[in-house]
Amino acid sequence: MNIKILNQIATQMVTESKGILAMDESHGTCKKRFDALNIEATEENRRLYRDMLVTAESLSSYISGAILFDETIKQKTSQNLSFPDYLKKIGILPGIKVDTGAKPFSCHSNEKITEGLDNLPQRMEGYKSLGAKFAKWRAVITIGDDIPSTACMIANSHALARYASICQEVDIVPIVEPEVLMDGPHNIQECFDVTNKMQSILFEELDKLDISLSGIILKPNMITSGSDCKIKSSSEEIAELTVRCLGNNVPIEVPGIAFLSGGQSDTEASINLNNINKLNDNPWKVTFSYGRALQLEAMKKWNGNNHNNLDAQKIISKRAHMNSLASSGQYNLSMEND
Ligand code: 5MM
Repeated sequence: MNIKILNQIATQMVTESKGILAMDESHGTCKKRFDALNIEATEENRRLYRDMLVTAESLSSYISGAILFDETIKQKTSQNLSFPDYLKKIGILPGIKVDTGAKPFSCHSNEKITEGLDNLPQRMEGYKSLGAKFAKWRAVITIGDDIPSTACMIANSHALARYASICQEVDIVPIVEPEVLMDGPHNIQECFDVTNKMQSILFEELDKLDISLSGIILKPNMITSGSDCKIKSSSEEIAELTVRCLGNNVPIEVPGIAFLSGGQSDTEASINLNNINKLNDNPWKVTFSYGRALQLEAMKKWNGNNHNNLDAQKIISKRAHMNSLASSGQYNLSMEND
């Protein structure tokens, strides 16, 4: 493990107001998104769609890294370069999702544990030889009747720490993603309480396994009310509680925090990130690692037809630009009309 290399990569992932493009949908998630638009979920369509994303004009002005799926890291772009080689050529760091998904958690109804530790050291070496500079592992925490259990939070945090250790051993920066889902009728205070506890347990587990905090990126949810909650929180309240939660838990050694969007609309995700950055006076950089909030409108425009590439690319470039502005507190809604 080389702490200097890890810190250099992690710092590069969050500097210059750039963020991370999460394009690591598993086959199931990608099929769900394609099905909604009547796009056939074939290997070639997934390649064409992701090729359209990464070849969007000016992407590297706003995006520092792209998280790939196992299939994509082995595919070639339209320029006949592998996805990692193409990304490297345009100045974007290639990353890889290495978890194998959230599965039912034994003896705990309605809760999940993320799997993928089996053979991970060997898989990680393979991804490294394909060009990966960082990795991602997502834990899923659900708020509901009597859940999440402390056991679920401990088990997922321990798995995140084991994954982070395996990454750091070979100088791959782990993105550590403890996602408290937005699904459900819970209010913003419940989201705060659960996220605060999860982040607290997570940093305890990372510490127990001697993870070098200067060589990780945290990918958390923002503190919001649940998607079925009747009381909708203001962006200012979301920002205030999110910064408070991070301030309670994230050590100053962590170079950066890159949020997931979690089901927020594209503009909500930009406004909230902007307000968080206006409030944040902690040393870590605060940016985005969005999937849906960067991609969904571009996917709709693409619609499975490469004749739509340029129009779809304008949308992904614009979202990347807007979120880059938000990651330095310079965004406002009126820019959407420019
Ligand atoms: C892009 O979606 C990622 C992969 O999800 P699955 O393993 O379920 O297919 C997902 O982990 C994503 O990186 C994060 O949830 C952030 O995406 P959103 O859409 O929440 O910004």
